Amino acid sequence: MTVVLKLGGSVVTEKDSPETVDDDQLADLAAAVGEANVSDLVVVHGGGSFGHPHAAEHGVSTSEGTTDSAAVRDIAAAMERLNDAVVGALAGAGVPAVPVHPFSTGHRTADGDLALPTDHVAAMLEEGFVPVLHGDVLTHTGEGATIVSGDELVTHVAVGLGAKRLGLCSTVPGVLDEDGEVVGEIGSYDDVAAALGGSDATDVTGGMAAKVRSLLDAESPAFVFGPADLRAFLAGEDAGTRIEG
Ligand code: IP8
Repeated sequence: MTVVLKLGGSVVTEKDSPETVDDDQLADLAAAVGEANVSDLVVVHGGGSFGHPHAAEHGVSTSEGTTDSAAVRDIAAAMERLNDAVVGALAGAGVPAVPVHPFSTGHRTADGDLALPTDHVAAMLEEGFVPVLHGDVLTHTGEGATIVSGDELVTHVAVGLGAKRLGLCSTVPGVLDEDGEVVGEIGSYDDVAAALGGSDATDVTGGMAAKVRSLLDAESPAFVFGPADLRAFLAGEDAGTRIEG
């Protein structure tokens, strides 16, 4: 059974210190992955204090592109450094992790769609590897290069591989309602629109609204949970908020 797991950037890095890995937390999460019994696992991680500051410095976002090759190198190199750390921690926990850098693997079309093949990821799984992708800078037809978030990659890879479960390990224990309580289950955006913002407010409500929208597009159940629930998720249990469109 293929499972796609995202480790949030703010979970694996110290968000307020430039290019700083949260070594203890990363080691704990890697240990949980190492102890789990998942036959086909794909890991994706976010940018945290590596990708985001460089992207902001160069004025690059998911919609604002750059044609400055130095900016592209800068963002891509920062994400490779974080990917090295994540792959290294997983390897240290006995996980057969291998790096996959989206910038070198695909691009975004003029329509905004991801043209990022997943057959090589499937081949890696066949050979017993655990591919580790990450949010990245990506060539974008007509725009130079823009950012692809790890969340978008999770859904894209999960759909491409026909994954059975998706998990987003985040700093919060799930999607929170207006009272700060974890929402048990989300079947449509309307279920949480009041807490996360209306349909026109994606940009101002921060990351969770975009995550929920993206996960509702996945073709299999997805879970948003905190680090304490990673073991439960990997054991096949429900964890945090269950999202299924
Ligand atoms: O943290 C962003 O990935 P995210 C990646 O999953 C970069 O949104 C390069 C900022």
